[in-house]
Amino acid sequence: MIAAMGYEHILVEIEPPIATVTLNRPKVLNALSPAVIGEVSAALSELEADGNVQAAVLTGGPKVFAAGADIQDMADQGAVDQLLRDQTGRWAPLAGFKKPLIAAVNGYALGGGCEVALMCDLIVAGDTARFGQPEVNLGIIPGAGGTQRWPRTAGKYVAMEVMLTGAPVTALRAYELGIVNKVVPWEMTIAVAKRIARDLAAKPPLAVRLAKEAVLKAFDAPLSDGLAAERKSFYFLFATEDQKEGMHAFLEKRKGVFKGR
Ligand code: DAK
Repeated sequence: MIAAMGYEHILVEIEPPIATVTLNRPKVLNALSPAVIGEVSAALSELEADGNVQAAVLTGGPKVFAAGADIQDMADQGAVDQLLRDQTGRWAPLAGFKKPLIAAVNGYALGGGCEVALMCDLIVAGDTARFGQPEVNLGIIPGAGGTQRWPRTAGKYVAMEVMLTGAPVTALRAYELGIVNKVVPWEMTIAVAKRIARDLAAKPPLAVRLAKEAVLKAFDAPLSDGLAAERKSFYFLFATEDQKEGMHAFLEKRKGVFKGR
């Protein structure tokens, strides 16, 4: 069954056990206005709480992912306006989403659009995808994590090139740099991302959640703290019904049925 929640700038489809959130401002290449950010965050908060959804896809549709924050909206803003708006805080439901979140990227993923893709757990890119941080050309720098997530993933020199030149990289180069998981013909991007989401949704949800949490820990904790966190989650999973089911299903040569308990 497909259910849709009513939003103005995004579309939300729920096809249990997955959901798809589609940015939907085609006239301005899905520019991320505060209203769009608010709707994406609200939708993800709802999906986080929805027990019928175990994984989600975030996309901009067949042509463009997002050409960045809305320049029309920002052009005459002051520093205090930006500070009070707390745009970074408003992305928290996305960066902190506990279920797997897969970006399905066709066309431009620029500026804030690229940063949103980099906040996802996996990225499926269509062959038309272009990833970049052109903020420097507007007299600003990335403000939603670009300067930090690019070097942690693609290294210092690529990050410098992307930030300082503002020139985007192709889907293929992004794949070679390790910032996307798969490059597929653009017509297939969303379908492939959904297929991956369904695969992940069939796995033991608590193990998936704690695996995601442990990997993200590697981005901001020293190795010893990361290893300690991993160990705790590893032990904890032995208290779950899904661990018993997963291991016994393996021994009994059958497919496990997981409840997220
Ligand atoms: N904002 C507003 N409108 C945009 C837009 C954007 N980012 N990108 C495109 N549009 C609009 C265009 O103005 C045009 O509108 P009309 O003229 O038709 O009314 C329409 O979309 C189609 O665009 P083009 O005619 O330019 O289409 P092209 O195919 O020729 O070019 C393009 C596509 C993507 C190369 C080009 O549109 C472009 O360069 N767009 C701007 C890309 C960009 O500079 N992006 C970075 C924006 S700055 C923050 C955190 C993060 C951020 C800000 C704050 N805080 C935590 C506070 C993020 C900042 C950014 O992303």
